[in-house]
Amino acid sequence: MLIKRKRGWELKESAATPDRVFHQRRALIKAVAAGPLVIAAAPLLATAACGDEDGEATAGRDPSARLYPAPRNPRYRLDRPLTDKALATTYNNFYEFGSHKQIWRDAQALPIRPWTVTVDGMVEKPITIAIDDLLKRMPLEERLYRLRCVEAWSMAVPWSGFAMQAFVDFARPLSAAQYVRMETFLDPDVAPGQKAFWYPWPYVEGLTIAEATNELAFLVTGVYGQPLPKQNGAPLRLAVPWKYGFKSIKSIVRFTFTDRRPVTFWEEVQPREYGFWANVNPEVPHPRWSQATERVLGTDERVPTRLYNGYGEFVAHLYKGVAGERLFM
Ligand SMILES: Nc1nc2c(c(=O)[nH]1)N[C@H]1C(S)=C(S)[C@@H](COP(=O)(O)O)O[C@H]1N2
Ligand SMILES: [Mo]
Repeated sequence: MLIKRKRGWELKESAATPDRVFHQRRALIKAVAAGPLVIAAAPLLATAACGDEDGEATAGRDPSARLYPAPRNPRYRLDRPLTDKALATTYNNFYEFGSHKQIWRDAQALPIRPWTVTVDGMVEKPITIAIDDLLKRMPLEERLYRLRCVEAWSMAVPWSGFAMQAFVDFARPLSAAQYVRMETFLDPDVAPGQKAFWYPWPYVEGLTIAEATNELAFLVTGVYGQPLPKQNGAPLRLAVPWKYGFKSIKSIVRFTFTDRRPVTFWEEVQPREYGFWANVNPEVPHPRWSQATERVLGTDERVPTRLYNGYGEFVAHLYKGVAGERLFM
């Protein structure tokens, strides 16, 4: 077919309803100072305002709050309106806090400061860095992405964060590294779901280096122009919108570069149902859910699901060499 078609995420630009408040606040921040000064000053100001002995961020006192809203990157567009913030922050999968969707209150028990991120394995120099120090080094931006859960519901979310490519540059993996393995915190005292012994805690996910450095791979630290709520995976989670939602690991504490393909949490639980690649494909049903259509949260609509969740032009080339593998589960 020779007709030039618009790519899915370019359709109906106006369908994505940016919150006018974002723009006003962003304009204000720009007026006060161009980026770096604000960013450099933020941790100091936040420390002064935060009286917690243990430095734990509580609602409204997140030390990174002044970094948001981040400027929106207009390259990533939606074909549908954004999901309501109230819905996206109260309908969650986070098995550490329970195997149902209403975990948002229980997730408030997770301490997100201090929080460190460890980079190890096949890297030039292993490092452990505090999340706020990492935030100072990374170029924050906002991106509108769709999220497609393997349970066949979907959302459209304004994430803030940084390209995973920037993080990989920071981590300096050895050229022999082929994968990055990511791990969620482990603390059954704050996350009662981790007392369920039949799950292989901590939650683990993985990407190839080519996937992790694809422009779409995004490390998320905020949403709706604010720091990320705990239930959505604060202070650091992944967004890989061409893959099923379970790849988007939450509350990450460790990135290990390796030449061995990581066995992921859900693959370990049930390899017949979940694999490493988990690319969205409407024609490959999950044993329990057809993937042909999806329920758009906050609407009565079911819409057709698209190959690679509509992001094929960014990522399809990644899978040319591995066509024999189970790429879609
Ligand atoms: N650590 C961890 N990360 C996780 C999960 C989880 O249970 N634990 N659930 C995954 C699944 S199945 C989905 S659909 C998304 C949901 O993200 P959201 O709650 O922000 O919409 O998180 C993913 N990341
Ligand atoms: Mo999911």
